[in-house]
Amino acid sequence: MRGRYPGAAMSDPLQPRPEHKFTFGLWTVGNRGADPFGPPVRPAVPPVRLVQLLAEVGAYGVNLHDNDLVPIDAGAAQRDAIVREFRQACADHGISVPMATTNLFSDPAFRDGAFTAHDPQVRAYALQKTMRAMDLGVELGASVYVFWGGREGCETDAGKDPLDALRWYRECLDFLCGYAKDQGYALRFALEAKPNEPRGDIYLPTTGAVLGFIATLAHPEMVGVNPEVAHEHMAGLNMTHAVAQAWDAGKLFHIDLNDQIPGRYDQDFRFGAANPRAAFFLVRFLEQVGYAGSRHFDAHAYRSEDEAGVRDFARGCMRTYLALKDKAHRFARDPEIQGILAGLRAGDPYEVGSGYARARGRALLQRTFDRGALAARGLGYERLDQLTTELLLGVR
Ligand code: GCO
Ligand code: MN
Ligand code: MN
Repeated sequence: MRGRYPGAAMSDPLQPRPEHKFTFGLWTVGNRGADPFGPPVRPAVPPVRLVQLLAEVGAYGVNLHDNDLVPIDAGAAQRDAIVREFRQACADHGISVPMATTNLFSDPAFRDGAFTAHDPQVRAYALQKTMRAMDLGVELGASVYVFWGGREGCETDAGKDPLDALRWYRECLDFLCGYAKDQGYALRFALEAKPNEPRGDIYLPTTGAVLGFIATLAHPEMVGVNPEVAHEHMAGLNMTHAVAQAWDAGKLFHIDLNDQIPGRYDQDFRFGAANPRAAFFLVRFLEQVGYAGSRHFDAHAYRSEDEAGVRDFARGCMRTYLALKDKAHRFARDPEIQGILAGLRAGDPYEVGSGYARARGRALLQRTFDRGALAARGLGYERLDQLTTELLLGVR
């Protein structure tokens, strides 16, 4: 292991601790660097060694797809042996498994989707695979179950009616909520939106779309969202706004942190690598509202990296989060910044938020507004934004 970060001792304020709830997927630190243009560049690392690696870099937990751990064609005895060994490794290294999910995208059987495949047998197989993967997740201690519909989409709308797709998706999720309840599993489902890749268009492309869909399910109280920075940025959207809407709805069950330049391929960069300002506003939001779930890094090291680079990548994700959290505290304590913010709210204390009452409505209709004065007021956002930039650049 290279000691690249001087002072990475207990006194280091950027040293991750369990209470930070930093998690990585087996598929993230285990990513071998394959892309559509070239094969893997890093050797396959067994899951138990990845658990050890995560413990060494200071992560709290590891998340997994069923087939990150158990091969798709494993028999019962092989499955049990693998799970036993993995559980032991997690216990030995103090690593928890807070989230689990199903691989419903790699196997060619899912070429037309899983829950939205035309073939009802594929949909039934996807359900069976997910039930077994839920059993696995619960056995490992997971309390959040993620659904990322990677193949739930299309290249052409000539092939599938999107209303059918949504109905089939709903039927499957309702079925699986029923299974979780019947088994007495205390699982919460977190649906993860993505606009495209691997499909030309993926159904439920944004967190907002997912939130609307959840309200149509049989057990909406069990189901929330897992927004991902890269996915919102791919759609050209503001991740913090998506997360705020999810939080406002009581649906922020999980979060995937990484980074992405809009308009590019699915990059899965280290958290904060592309747009540290956006990452700052996101961290500030999560810390301000007291989000208590996992901070899951769904990203991977550049293809240029070896195993030491993978550790640098993992440490980098956590260090950037903690650095931005510190900046968020500074932002909250900065008198000039807070003065500008306080000034924005000053003025006539007329309370729109007190709601409608006939008398209040009448009084408002009578009221005279000085439109010119309202329009003349500068907001000071330039100064505020520059102060934020200087804070982030470390010159403030
Ligand atoms: C992606 C997704 C996945 C999911 C993962 C867990 O773009 O490939 O982000 O990494 O998050 O399958 O559900
Ligand atoms: Mn992604
Ligand atoms: Mn993800």
